[in-house]
Amino acid sequence: MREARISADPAPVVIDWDRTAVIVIDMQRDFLEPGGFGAALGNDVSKLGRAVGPIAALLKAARANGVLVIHTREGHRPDLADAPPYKVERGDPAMRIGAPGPMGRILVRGEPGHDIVPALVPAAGEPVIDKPGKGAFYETDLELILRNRRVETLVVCGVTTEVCVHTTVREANDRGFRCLVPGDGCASYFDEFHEVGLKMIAAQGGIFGFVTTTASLIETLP
Ligand code: C5J
Repeated sequence: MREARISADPAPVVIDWDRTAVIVIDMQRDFLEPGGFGAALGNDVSKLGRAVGPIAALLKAARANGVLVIHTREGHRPDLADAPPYKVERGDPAMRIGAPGPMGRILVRGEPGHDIVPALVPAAGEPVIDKPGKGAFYETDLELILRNRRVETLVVCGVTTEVCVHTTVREANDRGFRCLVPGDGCASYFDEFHEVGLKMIAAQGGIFGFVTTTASLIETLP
């Protein structure tokens, strides 16, 4: 038992680091680098880079303290059998999921764009969850892994704040996990969505969880 009191909005929260996992959502080249899925949708991908440094610092502290770290990647099978047609059919056909791009086929598993960015590559033994949807629990074995490790608290960071981070936090909250979201460890292509996304988590007494900072988490990890 390694209890820590974390400063957070709407209230400080006491967690047990031995029952906590850090989940890094979709820090993939496809979302953060030019030529990937995010760029294909017309986004300014440079906005997501701001989360890399804070996440790297959090992972360093978590790994040094033996805290479970889990990574997720959004993407599809090469035959796109797991990609809903309505998801694939969105946008310019030349830049859709499965189309060839400078980092390989867009949002397809095994392609360079599907990889996690070099600064945040998973360490040996850290689970990597490949997910077909926005939420990390949907059609994955994430919940099984967490229950087997008796995890009760999730620190959820990554991209994008209002899409895959939010969806995962909502899924986790409904499954009974306490969620902490370090705002500086998340990023969005839209500044206002990032801000409002964090507010939505902490509103109404913490309806989905607690919003904190990577520094507030790290200071409790020796
Ligand atoms: C999106 C994600 N935005 N990882 N995916 O499509 O947030």
